[in-house]
Amino acid sequence: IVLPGMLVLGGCGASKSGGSASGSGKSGIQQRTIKAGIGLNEDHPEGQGMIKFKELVEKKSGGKMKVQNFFSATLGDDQKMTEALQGGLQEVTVPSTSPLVGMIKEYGIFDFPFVFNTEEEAYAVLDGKVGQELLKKLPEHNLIGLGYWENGFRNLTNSKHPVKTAEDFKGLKIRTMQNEVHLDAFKKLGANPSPMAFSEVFTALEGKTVDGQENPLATIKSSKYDEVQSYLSMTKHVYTPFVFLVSKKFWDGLSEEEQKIMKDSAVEAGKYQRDLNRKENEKALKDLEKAGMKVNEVSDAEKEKMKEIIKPVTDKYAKKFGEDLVNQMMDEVDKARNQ
Ligand code: KDG
Repeated sequence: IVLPGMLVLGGCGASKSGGSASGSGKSGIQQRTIKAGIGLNEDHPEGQGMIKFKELVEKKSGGKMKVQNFFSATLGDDQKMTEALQGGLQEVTVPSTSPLVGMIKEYGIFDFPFVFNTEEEAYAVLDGKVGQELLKKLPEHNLIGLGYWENGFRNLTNSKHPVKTAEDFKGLKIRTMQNEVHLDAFKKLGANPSPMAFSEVFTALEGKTVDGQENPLATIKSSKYDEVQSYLSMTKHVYTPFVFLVSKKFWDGLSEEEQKIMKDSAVEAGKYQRDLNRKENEKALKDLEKAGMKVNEVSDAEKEKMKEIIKPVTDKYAKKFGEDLVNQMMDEVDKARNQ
């Protein structure tokens, strides 16, 4: 178990070029192999997005640039793969933003519970000024960010009882991502959170080291948590983005043409991935019910109560991450909501 306080990713050499999507000065397309890894399985919309990315890169480069995909954390968890990118040992990974908060604290604003009501509100922030400004913080950590894909709204599963009210969190041992906001928010609700890499979650649930976990429906289904969890509570408590990362060492060696192929493919595959993810979340709910999970809704009034309980946590972290940035995010959400 790695505690959030320890989450400092290495390899933070300052960069001169800033790693923008243009200006490498080189031209042409070389034979290249791009090693890409994710934590989720191939059948998950993120896995399908990676397959689309591979198709696009290979097509746009006339077969010269090859993508080798590795799924199911075979290259390691989000944090390990991010470090491999920084060291130039791997070219691409698409982690949740949450485990990156030890490196770029501002990413923590996306971990505030109950900010977004719909995916469209999240897209407005991620594809707008706030999300794009945060991508600019990556090059100084030897990373290039080509945009945001979708992990999605997270819901709670556990093996003990349905969670319908804020009270129901009390005493539940819940695996959280390695992220201080998640950890403190679940503590505040009276749960007993345990931060853990994604690749360890199934075994922890099966062995009852923890009672529950929280993830989007597509992940609950793809990772077969229904085999080890009885209750699914539709808390929809937080929206997690994925960020498409490229090793800056690799990026800086690419020609402008090659950089464009990478960027266009990541964006196009991202649109496909987001659409697929929303569809799969709907389908997954039915499949999980069919598989025997007991599903319960959580009322808006109860979600408001949870939000109130967590408020001291979000207030504390808003100060840490920057109140201006949080206000900017909330303004963009309001705009998208009232459109
Ligand atoms: O491929 C992404 C996964 O490694 C991870 O980010 C999934 O949301 C996730 C979690 O709970 O760790």
